[in-house]
Amino acid sequence: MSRRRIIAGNWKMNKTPSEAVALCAELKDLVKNDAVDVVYCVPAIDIVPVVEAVKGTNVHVGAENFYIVDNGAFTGEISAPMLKDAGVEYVIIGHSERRDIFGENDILINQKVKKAFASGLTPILCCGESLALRKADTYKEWIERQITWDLDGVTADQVKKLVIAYEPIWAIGTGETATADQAEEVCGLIRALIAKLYDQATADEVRIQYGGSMNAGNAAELLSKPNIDGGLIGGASLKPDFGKIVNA
Ligand code: 3PY
Repeated sequence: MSRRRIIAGNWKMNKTPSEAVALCAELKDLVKNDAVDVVYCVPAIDIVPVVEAVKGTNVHVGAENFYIVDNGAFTGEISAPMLKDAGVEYVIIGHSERRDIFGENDILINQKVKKAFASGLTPILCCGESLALRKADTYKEWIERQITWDLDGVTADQVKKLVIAYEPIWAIGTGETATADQAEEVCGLIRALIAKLYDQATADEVRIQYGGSMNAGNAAELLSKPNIDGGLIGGASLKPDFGKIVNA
């Protein structure tokens, strides 16, 4: 089974609209690669200018968040139909920063996954353990529980289109990266869980990324692992280095 690689940048809360357009111009030639899906997941205010700036290139646009209701009295939120209409194709769901800082739990994350699919958006569903869970050696059970809850009621056909990002929290924004073997162990475990929850054909199609300080120096080794189909890239997605990761 050959899965198409997907390298997505998670810009987090960085880049004003004009800086975002300048970054798209800077990266345009560096991220050219027809064999890879390249995605920029950008702050809500950057979506419209970034969609415009990447027109005619190989870059797809993603959002970093949305709410599960189409419209109404939800001050400060943005809906899936708004994202779709603006030209967004992917959306990050359940990033550890949303879980930890904004208190999102697996019930909401599960609703978001279902709503994203129902709205024609592809979720990039994040999971990952804290340093305490890694040290206590309970990280495998934790990740299995997150994925099982987050995919409750999601169909096999949807999971075949899903992207899962394994992001150990201890490797996010710390400069620490999981070793390629540590990342492969968990990505393999996630694929085996999908086979158990659904079937082998679904597990063979779901794309699993590693995220957590992936950079130009470690991307090639991480991406050489059989269960790692791409990366969700933080800080390095804001630099020319992103092109090196796309082409690693
Ligand atoms: C990181 O690499 O810092 C990320 O959180 C990617 O999502």
